[in-house]
Amino acid sequence: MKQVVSIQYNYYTLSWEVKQVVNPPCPSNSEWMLRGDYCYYYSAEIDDRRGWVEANSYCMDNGGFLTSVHADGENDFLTDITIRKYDYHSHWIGLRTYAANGKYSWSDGTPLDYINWSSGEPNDFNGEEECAEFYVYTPAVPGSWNDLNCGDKIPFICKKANGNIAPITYPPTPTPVGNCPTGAFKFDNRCYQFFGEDTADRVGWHDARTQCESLGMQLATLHSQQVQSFLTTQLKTVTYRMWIGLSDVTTTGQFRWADGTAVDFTNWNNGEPNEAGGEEDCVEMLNNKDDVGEWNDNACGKLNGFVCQRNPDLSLPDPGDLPNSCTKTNYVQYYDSCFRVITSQSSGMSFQDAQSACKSDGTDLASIIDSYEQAFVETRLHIMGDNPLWIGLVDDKVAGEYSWVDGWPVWYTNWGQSEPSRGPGEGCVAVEFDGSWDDTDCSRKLMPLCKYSTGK
Ligand SMILES: [Ca+2]
Ligand SMILES: [Ca+2]
Ligand SMILES: [Ca+2]
Ligand SMILES: [Ca+2]
Repeated sequence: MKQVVSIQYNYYTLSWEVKQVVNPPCPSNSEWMLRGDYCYYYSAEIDDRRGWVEANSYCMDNGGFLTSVHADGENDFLTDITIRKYDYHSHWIGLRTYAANGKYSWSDGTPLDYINWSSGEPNDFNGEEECAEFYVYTPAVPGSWNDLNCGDKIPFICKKANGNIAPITYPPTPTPVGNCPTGAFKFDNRCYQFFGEDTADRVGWHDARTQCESLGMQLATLHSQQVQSFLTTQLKTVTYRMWIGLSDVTTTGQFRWADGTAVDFTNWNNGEPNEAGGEEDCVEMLNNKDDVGEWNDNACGKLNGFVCQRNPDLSLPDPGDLPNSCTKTNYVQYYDSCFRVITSQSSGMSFQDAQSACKSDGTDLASIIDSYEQAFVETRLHIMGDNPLWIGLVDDKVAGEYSWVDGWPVWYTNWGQSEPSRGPGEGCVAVEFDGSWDDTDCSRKLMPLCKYSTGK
């Protein structure tokens, strides 16, 4: 029989002891500690560090929330555990504010009837701190609280009513519906808008953030390759660099999103971030031919364009269909090119059949002529469920030399790592799920990506 061991706290002698407990008082998990009517849980100090939102979700999955604190006794209890058991003295608690409005509330909905901020806190440092941590650093008073960027991954403390096992769930948040303001682009139900067309409108990073906020927006946060690809396609409309909402102003080398979301995706240019000159704390998207959309840390005072984001708004007018000068049915336009993924055979088709399918549209398997078009192909790939697609690159004419079936010169490539691998039968090229190119067996069954040019 499995031995149940739990750690019990003795409130009167302030001592720890490990006991064998037949019926642990916090029955869903022996790692929960009982005090009064509540059970408390500390995440693994090294192995389970999360952002505030993810930490609170973990607590909810286990029947509670990040801990609220309502009296000195409860705060002392947590302080004592933290000091005795943890080298890393920083843990999320359930207190946070939203959109820096300064109004703090507990995630478990209990009243804010007790606070224990550290001296000088909450200071909303660099305008990016909205979540509270339990803090046992010197010279701060042990057990005092500090506001911190919600995206920081640190250990955390959960609290739940004793005996509560059932996960706590909220109804799913509805997908925001509505439209984007004039001048903004919509992607995955978010609006993105570029600023800085006029050189006079280009500003430093902090001013860019303020300007986004004054328009009810935020500096953009990029959390997926899909959003990155989309913004990269739009960079073709401009010639300048764009500030995004990432900086390491607060701690050198630790990049954080200004809105406190987790840093779960990055797109650094080669060798970046490099803190050139020891003073590069703000992140821009580059916009040169070979590094479109890639990120660089630069001096925050540099004058750049910037990209803001917001949720769509129902009250905004429907922009109608995007302009599309592709005359062939089902083709979508990107500048001088029209693209279509043929989905008639869901299991896909061989390279030869794919090219024939495009031909029957009067088109060819797609060429990809620059990194903007590559980014556009990645957005189509995403819409198609990230399934690999045939493009029109083959080495069937001169062995070892690739050519586009539509006759474009091959002046841009996006091979995946160790590609082209030139294995047996690998004479045809697919765009894989992540957008990288792979020479692969021509008999493989994929959907065709067709293209024709309207430009000439
Ligand atoms: Ca702070
Ligand atoms: Ca830096
Ligand atoms: Ca740099
Ligand atoms: Ca290959």
